[in-house]
Amino acid sequence: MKKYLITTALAYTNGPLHLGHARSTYIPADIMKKYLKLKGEDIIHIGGTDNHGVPITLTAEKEGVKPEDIVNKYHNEIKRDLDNLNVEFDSYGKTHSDIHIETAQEFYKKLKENGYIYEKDIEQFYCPKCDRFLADRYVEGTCPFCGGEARGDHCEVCGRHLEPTELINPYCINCNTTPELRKTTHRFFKLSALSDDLKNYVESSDMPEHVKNMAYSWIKELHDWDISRDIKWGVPIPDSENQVMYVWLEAPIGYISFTKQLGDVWKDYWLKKDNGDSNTDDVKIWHFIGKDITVHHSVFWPGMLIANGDYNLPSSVISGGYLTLEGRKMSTSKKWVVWVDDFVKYFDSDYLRYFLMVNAPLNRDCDFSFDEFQKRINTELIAIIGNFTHRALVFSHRKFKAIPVVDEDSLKEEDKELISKCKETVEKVDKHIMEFNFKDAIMDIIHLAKEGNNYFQKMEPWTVEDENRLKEILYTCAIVVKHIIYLLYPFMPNKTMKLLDLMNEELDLEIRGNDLKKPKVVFTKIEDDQIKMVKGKLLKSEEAKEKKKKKKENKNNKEKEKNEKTKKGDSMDLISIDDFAKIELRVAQILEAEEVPKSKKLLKLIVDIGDEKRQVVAGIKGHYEPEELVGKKIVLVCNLKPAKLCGVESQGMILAAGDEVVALLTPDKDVPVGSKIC
Ligand code: B3M
Ligand code: ZN
Repeated sequence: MKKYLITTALAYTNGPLHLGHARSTYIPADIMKKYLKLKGEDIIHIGGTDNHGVPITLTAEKEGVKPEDIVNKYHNEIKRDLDNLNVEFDSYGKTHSDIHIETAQEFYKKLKENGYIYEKDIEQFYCPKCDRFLADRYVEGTCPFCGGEARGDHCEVCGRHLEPTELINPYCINCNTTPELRKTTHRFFKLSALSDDLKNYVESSDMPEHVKNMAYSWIKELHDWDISRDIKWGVPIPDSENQVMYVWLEAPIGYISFTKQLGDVWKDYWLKKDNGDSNTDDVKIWHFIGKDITVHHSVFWPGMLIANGDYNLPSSVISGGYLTLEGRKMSTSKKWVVWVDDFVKYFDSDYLRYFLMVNAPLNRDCDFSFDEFQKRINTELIAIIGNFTHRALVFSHRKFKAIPVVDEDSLKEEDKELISKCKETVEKVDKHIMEFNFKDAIMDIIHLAKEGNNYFQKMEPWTVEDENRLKEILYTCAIVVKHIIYLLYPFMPNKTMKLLDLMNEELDLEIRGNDLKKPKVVFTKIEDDQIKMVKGKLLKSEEAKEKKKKKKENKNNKEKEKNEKTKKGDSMDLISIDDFAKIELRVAQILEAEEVPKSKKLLKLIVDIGDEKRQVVAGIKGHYEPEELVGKKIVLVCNLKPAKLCGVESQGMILAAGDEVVALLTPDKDVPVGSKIC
């Protein structure tokens, strides 16, 4: 029998779960788990938390506690959230545990034995006062591109990726000392040697096409991977005194460590058969993740497994899209977020599971809006599924106190037709679920409930006097109800189990004719008042805070303006016309545009500035498609010192405005390319 092992991304223990985590990763995985289990398949779900990495030590330092305290606190909160969402695990672990540390170290040793690890001296920032090397996030300074305050790895102001050594005036965030560069010996993983193996692996895997394409684009340009860190918090590197493994090297090994927690059976899932074959059809390993970590699971992790040689490789990577909240990007720092723990105080988690799966296909981004949530629950779930199941049960209870069981052969054509629709729906839903197409699976279940409603309406059981005929009709309805329960169970375990309890039935497709309990409304409507109240509690407070902040900012700006006006003349903040004249702005035309590989934000452009062509890198990816840019006339700062962004040289900067919506500045009338702007 085929074995399925599904895993869910190990959440960092530096915060609880929000609706985005639930949607991209945990709910889809649990639906798959429950569905395959229902079909009697051998399936286990492995998960846990990711306890290492710099953000956790930063939080601990900020709160003046030990990293372990932060880890334990959030490990428990994350598990509480998963329990509340009804997400079941067969094993749930922590990467800060003996079994994981041991497994990760063995894994590392095997990589080294196989010749995939080498040492190289590099230079890293070191704080002489704190007497330690500084991880990227421990250094801050001025962004060389925009002059904003930036972190060692990223500038929040212009959104650019940075190396800490690029910062102007870098300082240690702990003590403000200027760090110095010191030599340190790091371990590197020879990822670049694995290009061909990885390409073959991705090709033969069951990964969806868009994941494969993303993997190929990385495989084209693989660099070796610096896998050591000069910090204390993490999994110690076995052959190093004072270094730990880079968190992304050890975290995925957690999938193996946590399976080990189940005892010897772990080998059946992970260890390659004696013949050395991996990816046979006997074992399917599926990683459920959020789309931001696709490359880690489709390239880096399989690369590690290939280099190690002992283990089966993942068959597929299922990456869920992002969730926006009321049309806006979620942001924990801006507090624009709904936490699972808050949500489940007001609504059954089944409603969330339903909505998040039906609202958009899993691999696409999806929006959560409270009004849309209310609408879909009320108009689909309540009005169609709730209505039909309730009517059928209430009527059967009133007439017979039980579901009447009849001989299927004696049924009328219209009854048989509906029953065969049930069987077709089982097949359709199966196909959709096995393709991770949860939205269409739900739509088919709704469709079946609609058919049930139509049948009930057409048969008008309340007018039927012949008891035998009435029994046939209600039996047919009960078959539909049981199919709905069975198919909907993986999506909505709470509600379907309640229905099953009212029917006194088991979770399968049979009708036993047991006595019915007195029907109760299982699917309750979401009232306007309720949604308004919840919005007020979970959203409005944040919105109000935002508004207040904006108001304050406006006030401050106005005051600043006023001050500047009064200072005018001797002010350092104002620039003279001569200063402005130093900037050479010209109208340029875009000749070519393409994406910068491995960059989320950058496009590479070739522009014509009249007397020469320039290569410019612009952070506008996602706001413009490369094709739509070609031919556009834009404004270029021509006399900016060339700089490298993501390894690509930029000879100038194009002007754009906006933050969430980004717009290029273009001349209002058609002026010649190269025209000076003054
Ligand atoms: N902790 C990132 C994340 O939570 C990381 C996943 C590890 S999976 C091995 O998205
Ligand atoms: Zn310091």
